[in-house]
Amino acid sequence: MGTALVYHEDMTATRLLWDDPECEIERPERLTAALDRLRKCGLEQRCLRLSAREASEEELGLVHSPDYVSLVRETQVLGKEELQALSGQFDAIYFHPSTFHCARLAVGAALQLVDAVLTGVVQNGLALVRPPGHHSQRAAANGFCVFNNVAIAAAHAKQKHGLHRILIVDWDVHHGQGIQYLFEDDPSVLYFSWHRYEHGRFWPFLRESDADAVGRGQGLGFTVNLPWNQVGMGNADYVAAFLHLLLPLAFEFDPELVLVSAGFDSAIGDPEGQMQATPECFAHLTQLLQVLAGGRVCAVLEGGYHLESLAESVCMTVRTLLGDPAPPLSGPMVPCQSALESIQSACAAQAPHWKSLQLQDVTPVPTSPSTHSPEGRPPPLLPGGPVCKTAASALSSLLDQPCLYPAPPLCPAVALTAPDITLVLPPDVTQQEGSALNEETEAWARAHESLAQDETLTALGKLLYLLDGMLDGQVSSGIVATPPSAAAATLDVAIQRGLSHGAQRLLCVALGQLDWPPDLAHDGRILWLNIRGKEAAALSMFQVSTPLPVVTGGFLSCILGLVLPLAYGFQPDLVLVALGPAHGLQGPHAALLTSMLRGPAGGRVLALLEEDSTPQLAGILARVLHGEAPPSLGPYSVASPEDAQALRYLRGQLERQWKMLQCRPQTR
Ligand code: X5A
Ligand code: ZN
Repeated sequence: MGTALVYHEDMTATRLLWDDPECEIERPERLTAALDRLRKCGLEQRCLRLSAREASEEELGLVHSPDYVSLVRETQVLGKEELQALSGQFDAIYFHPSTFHCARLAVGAALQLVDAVLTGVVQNGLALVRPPGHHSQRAAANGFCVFNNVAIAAAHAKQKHGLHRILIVDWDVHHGQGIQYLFEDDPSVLYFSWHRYEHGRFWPFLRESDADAVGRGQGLGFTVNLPWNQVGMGNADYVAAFLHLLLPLAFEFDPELVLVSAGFDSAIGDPEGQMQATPECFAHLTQLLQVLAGGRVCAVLEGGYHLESLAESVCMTVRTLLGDPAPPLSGPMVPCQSALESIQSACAAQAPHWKSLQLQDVTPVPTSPSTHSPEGRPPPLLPGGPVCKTAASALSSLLDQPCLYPAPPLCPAVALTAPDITLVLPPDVTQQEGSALNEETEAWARAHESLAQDETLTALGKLLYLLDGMLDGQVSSGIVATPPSAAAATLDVAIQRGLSHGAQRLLCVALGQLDWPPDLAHDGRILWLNIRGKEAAALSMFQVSTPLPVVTGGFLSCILGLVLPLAYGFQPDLVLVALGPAHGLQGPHAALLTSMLRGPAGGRVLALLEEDSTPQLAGILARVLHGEAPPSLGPYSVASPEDAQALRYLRGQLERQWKMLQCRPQTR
């Protein structure tokens, strides 16, 4: 199933007709820049193109008052002076004679996208629209927004498709207060927004944008605000917010659909946001959301005013929706103190409403005054100051990298040793026939007694061949099945071969009875994480073992709270996921783990299975490595006290070295 791209050229018509420094950044080139870049990168051609339709007035009425709709309708016949006078009645708004038409197309595009996804025409998609929507309210235009595209899409998904749980992720740098107001007492819509806040000193200057606004009545806990109190938030801050706050809630909520208020003013270079996250970060955010709701993700453009940064971030989002692996993140993966304070206070505000957050130690920390300068992060700067300059130079070096055209996506390979297993594989996943040369295979086998038999030699030859293909960039990822008796030795060879064939950093996630291979050097090039048994232990920062959680909630907090923070902090160029003897993992759990480990590894994940695993397991892993959504884990169950304790213990042991584990500021 594919990716839809919904657009209509008419949406470039609306523009500012008079002088207004606040509004001039919302201009037609935003759409053309994004679309041009999608074409140049060969991405538009890979999508199902849908031409946007106008929303009906009845559809607008799902969230807006009839009087407000009439007021906007009547702007079509106004002259410039009247338009300007009317615009002045709202905050940060301009009307144009084409506004009504454009704004109805923007809503219509969002609705078409939701319809295409919910009727199974596509898996996911992006609506490229103007004007944006998330500030718009029942009877008011606000912040360049006329009709609330995403809110109407959510109301429509409930009304026309009968959905009961919709997650809205608003990664625009401004608070989508319009969406918050429309659903604040509605438990069927979980609204998450992070936004530049600066203790209330940033537009729209609302008290209700702070972390303690959590919804009302039946909707308590279904509004989640993460206010950023400093500019300069980067990749590590955004990923930490997803791992420690949004995703635990989202898995517990178990949405049927994910809508993204996809504003890219939260990206580097944007004059409004003054943040530092690079375009690749949006590939990671997208990928992290694709494990929810069976992969049904509808992104709708909101803000984004730096044309280059906007265009590149849009490409990253679409590429990821298409299933390509996310490129590695640049920069040190260390969240800043101010980000941790924000995440911590949002967690504390939400903890009464969510079991998944009660595992964390959520004692509130006092918020520091805004003059406080955090460690490792410059204090807030005025526009044009050093933050802007670094942003600009980082951005230009990034844009020097040639855009692959047309980007041929690499596909996984599956190497099976037992040829009688028939697998149902996606069409472009290859079943690998090749094998390494006999001399080479035998040379590796001589190091291990357990590799001497014929069938283990066959498996080893296939493994070596596949691994070379991954490291040389011929295949993205792969699966190898090995005889159970040879699991440990095969893994050992895979590690040695990976390191000698170009991997700088190798993450090994070993499930079941597999031990740290005896001859391995402790040189920081390998991070070993063993999930099995009962014991939690960190022998060093590179050698960690944790119990296999028994229930879904424990498994999720192990992935989100331990495995992924370590993986994102280590930034491996190769991940080995080994399902060893007695691994005890169910298919959906193995699929989720494997799928999420693609993120930190640029997609290079090699899964090692035992030959007697079911063909279903190999099939499901092949599909997630190919970019498909993992199956749902079923209802959320809270982690056992032992699992929660193990996680807290390991976090305590490791969070000083692995900063992505932190979800609260360090006390000094
Ligand atoms: C959609 C969006 C921003 C309005 C800023 C007004 N609106 N200063 O990004
Ligand atoms: Zn914005």
